[in-house]
Amino acid sequence: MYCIQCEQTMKTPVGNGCSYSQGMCGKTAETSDLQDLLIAALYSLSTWAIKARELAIIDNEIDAFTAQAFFSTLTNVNFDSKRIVEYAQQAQTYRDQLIQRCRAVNPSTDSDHPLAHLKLNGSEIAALTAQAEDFALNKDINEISEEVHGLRMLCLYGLKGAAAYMEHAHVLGQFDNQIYLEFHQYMSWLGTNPTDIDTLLKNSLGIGMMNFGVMGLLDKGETAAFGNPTPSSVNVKPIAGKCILISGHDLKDLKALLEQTEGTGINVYTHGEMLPAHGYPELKKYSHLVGNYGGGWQNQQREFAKFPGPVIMTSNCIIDPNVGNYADRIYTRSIVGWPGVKHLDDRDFSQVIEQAQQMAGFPYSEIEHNITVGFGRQTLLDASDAVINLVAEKKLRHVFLVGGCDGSVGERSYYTEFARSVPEDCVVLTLGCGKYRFNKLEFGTLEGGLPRLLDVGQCNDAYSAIMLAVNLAEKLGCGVNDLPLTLVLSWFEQKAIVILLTLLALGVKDIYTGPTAPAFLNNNLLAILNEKFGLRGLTTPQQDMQQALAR
Ligand code: FS2
Ligand code: SF4
Repeated sequence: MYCIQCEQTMKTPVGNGCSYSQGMCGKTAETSDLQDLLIAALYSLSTWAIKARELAIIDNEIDAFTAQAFFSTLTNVNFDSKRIVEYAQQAQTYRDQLIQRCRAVNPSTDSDHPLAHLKLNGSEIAALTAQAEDFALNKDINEISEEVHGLRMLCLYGLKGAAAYMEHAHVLGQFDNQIYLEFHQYMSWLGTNPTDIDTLLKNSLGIGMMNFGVMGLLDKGETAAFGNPTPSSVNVKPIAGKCILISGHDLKDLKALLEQTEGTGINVYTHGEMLPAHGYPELKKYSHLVGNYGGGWQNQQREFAKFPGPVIMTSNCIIDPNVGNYADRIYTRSIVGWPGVKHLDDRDFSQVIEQAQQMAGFPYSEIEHNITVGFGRQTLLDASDAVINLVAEKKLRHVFLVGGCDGSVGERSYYTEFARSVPEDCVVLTLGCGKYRFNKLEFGTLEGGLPRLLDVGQCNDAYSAIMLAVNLAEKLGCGVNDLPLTLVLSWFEQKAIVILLTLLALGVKDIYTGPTAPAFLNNNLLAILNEKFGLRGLTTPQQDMQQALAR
């Protein structure tokens, strides 16, 4: 096993990366190795998806599958070896179909890509894990420089993040053939184990730029389906009654759950990245969407254990449900998987509803505590003139975007402290699950009534924040880097990696990232990123705040 894709990866004096029998997240060596094999099978599939396009064969079912299956390899998504094998087999089946369809048009069609004819070693897990050794991500680590290895990982993890957003967009009926082509090209290229540093750097930014398009598609899909988010108050305390908790990023699953629970007396609560749902008109119209429960994903074993109803995980981040003893009342959807946990193949939530009816629910209501969400793209753009006026009148000094992932390391208290120390005449934009570090604190309003904490949405809603920055820069006739704006990002998994690549590709400079640097980027690579983009690590909240305000 070798996996180095997330912030909690093992860091040892003899080499970084989870490489024993189990990763820090609980992923077994078997599942991890099978994921390496799945990735190789997807590289093979992408290679033929490109070939097929040369012959005018475009199959969007295969395109969507490639992104979806890739998503299953992200951190805290799928821990079920059997499901990973099924994805790999399906990849091979689709690949073989594409070969046949290409050869039906031109019998001599072939590819010299090293993985073009990868054949899975049967269907037994033992044989496949043995085969997976050939595709370990550190296979040639002693033959290449640390920089090449690090940049390969940067591209791989960026592509994974983009694939996850492609899948989220596809669920909402959004895709783009040009983006699919680019995605397959990056996949196929990465499958050749590239070694040229300039190309690796260039393509990592290319992946970031591609992802900007993907986030735009996702924004379009969400707003077309559920309307433009508007500022909305959300109770974060339980109320008496039977209940279901839904987590992850898939708003379409939530909509189906709300439809199916309407009139049943069951209250629905959002968890984690589902919180922004309360801002969407087509979701908040359901009165039994009563509130948000819990904090960041890393607290779920404690919080789900106490939740008196079933839980649905629609995407990342799931962790071992056996620890909190609730494996019999958690359900996975789509790409999510945990061995022994019930998986729902479609949006029929009847068994979840039945279980909620049988459970006690919350015995009494706690005193309400309301927070505000829903500062999505349109609301932000509508406020841009007001923001410009506030700056001109010296009532708004600086905007801080403090967002990204949450996680469990102690250093993450940095983000709480940073948000707390933002001066009274400054505003905090936030997004992603990292906001749980401070979103229940009281920030008040600026003179004129603009809230000082603006929750933009899920991690992918970084798109809305980017659009606001671009809009403000256009109106002020300056560049994004000239705005009184500082980005303080927190990363944990691969969606955050691709958002960072997107920001760098768009030319955003001087971003602060933490809590620690990715273990796959060595000091030389960090120095390159610092020199080219001003990318910097965290020091102390006070020092970074001072530096940001002095810009
Ligand atoms: Fe948080 Fe986990 Fe949004 Fe990440 S709930 S770290 O996957 O995607 O953010
Ligand atoms: Fe380790 Fe993170 Fe990979 Fe899990 S996802 S095995 S914690 S690097």
